[in-house]
Amino acid sequence: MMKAVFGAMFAVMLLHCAAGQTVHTVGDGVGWEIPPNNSFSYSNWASGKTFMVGDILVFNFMTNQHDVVRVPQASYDACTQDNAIGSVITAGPANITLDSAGNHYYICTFGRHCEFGQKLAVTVVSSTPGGASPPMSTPPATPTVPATPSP
Ligand SMILES: *[C@@H]1O[C@H](CO)[C@@H](O)[C@H](O)[C@H]1NC(C)=O
Ligand SMILES: *[C@@H]1O[C@H](CO)[C@@H](O)[C@H](O)[C@H]1NC(C)=O
Ligand SMILES: [Cu+2]
Repeated sequence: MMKAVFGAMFAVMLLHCAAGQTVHTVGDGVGWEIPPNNSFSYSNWASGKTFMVGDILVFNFMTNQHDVVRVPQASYDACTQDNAIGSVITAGPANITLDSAGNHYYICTFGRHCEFGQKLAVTVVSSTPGGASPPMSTPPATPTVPATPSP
């Protein structure tokens, strides 16, 4: 019985690893907006979840009502887009791939949305916890040669 359970769990873990990435819908059903009440917060949403390098954050919002930009911690704390990391994504829904380990901070730049709680902090862990994780290497750029069979 236990053996079967562990076998199943192992299979699921293998599948999970093979799939490589988890899609996290930010705020779940609420999406990416000003928190509707005091019981909801993006820190609550993020707590207990594991974010790994390669996972995807889906920010569900209507274009022209919200946007999303990654910022450093100081800007997250102050709700400014100073020193933004990358450009503001104005079109929703937006998918952001977590490309590095560490703390990632996102805010909405509309009005006072961030001050009202539309801000997200996630801690991203390397996909090989514990082990010495080499930075994800990109394969060397190979010239695109048409695949013609050699004579
Ligand atoms: C707060 O908003 C969330 C998301 O819309 C909802 O699920 C929850 O029931 C609300 N809680 C209260 C106390 O209104
Ligand atoms: C964003 O991710 C979701 C979930 O994987 C997918 O359904 C959707 O097509 C993606 N959108 C874009 C623009 O890549
Ligand atoms: Cu907003």
